[in-house]
Amino acid sequence: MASRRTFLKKAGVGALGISSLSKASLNEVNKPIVLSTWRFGIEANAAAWKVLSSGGWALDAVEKGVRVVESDPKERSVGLGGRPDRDGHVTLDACIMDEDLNIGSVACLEHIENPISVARAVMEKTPHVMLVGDGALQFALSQGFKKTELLTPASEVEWKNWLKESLYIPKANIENHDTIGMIALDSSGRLSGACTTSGMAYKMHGRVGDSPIIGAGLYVDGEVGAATATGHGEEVIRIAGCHLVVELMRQGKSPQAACEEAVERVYKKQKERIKDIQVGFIALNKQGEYGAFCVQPGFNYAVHDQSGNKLIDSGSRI
Ligand code: SD4
Repeated sequence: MASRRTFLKKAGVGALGISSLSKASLNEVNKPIVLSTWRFGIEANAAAWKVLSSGGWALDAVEKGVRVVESDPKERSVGLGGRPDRDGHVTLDACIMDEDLNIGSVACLEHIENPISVARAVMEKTPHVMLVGDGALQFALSQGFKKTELLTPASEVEWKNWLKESLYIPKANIENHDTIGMIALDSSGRLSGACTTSGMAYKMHGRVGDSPIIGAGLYVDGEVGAATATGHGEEVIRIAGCHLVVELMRQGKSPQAACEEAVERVYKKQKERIKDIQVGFIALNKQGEYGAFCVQPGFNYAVHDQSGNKLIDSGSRI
């Protein structure tokens, strides 16, 4: 049996003090629990919770959870209704990962409402981990996914307006929501994560962000914890953000401290233009402790555990 000292070290208590713990008590793992980015995480968590609260697998929970947001045409940064690239194509990025380093990912996928489920099919039904563009679409169709028009009238009007000036100026916290990243710990102690997005609005055709890149937009290590990211993908990829957060937790940092250190790396490298950059991380460890941090105010995340489903404002660097 682990000694108290070993347990405290694992839980990150040694480094940061008991007050930094979020929910878990010292004796009990806080599970099941699910976290997701932005305010639409509340609905997504509710769907994931149905799986988690009935003893289901975290992998099923995160897939079901993020599908809710992908399928909602009102959400303009994920799945159906997502903002197009500058040529008017809605191109989607998504990835999924379980507790055992199984991974699946799709990038620049068009015409499919639920890219997360295609990513899961890549993981479970191919010898590969990532499919992109036409190849990803061809695979999705072969698996019975239906071709769908993802550009909704509302997104088309906005895009045509944008074309008048055609200036690519990514904004932080667009409409206060963005990519959905979800990480969960199930009642058997298994971790999983999912991340899905239509990416930066009016990006170049073919641009891929952090969200489908395992280690950047998402990372899960079943022995340690999980992390997912939102915001300007180029900045997250540059620091291999979510892998960094998980490795920091492995070294004993709490989820909160790990997110803060990853944000600090972004901040230090991009001081000159930091006002134009948003990056946010959420993280969860094996004990069910969680944390989040972002570059600038405005990022929030949803947490559902036994005590309910709530939206929390993340702390920020500036
Ligand atoms: C991307 N991280 O494509 C994603 C989308 C996002 O603010 O979160 N945009 O870079």
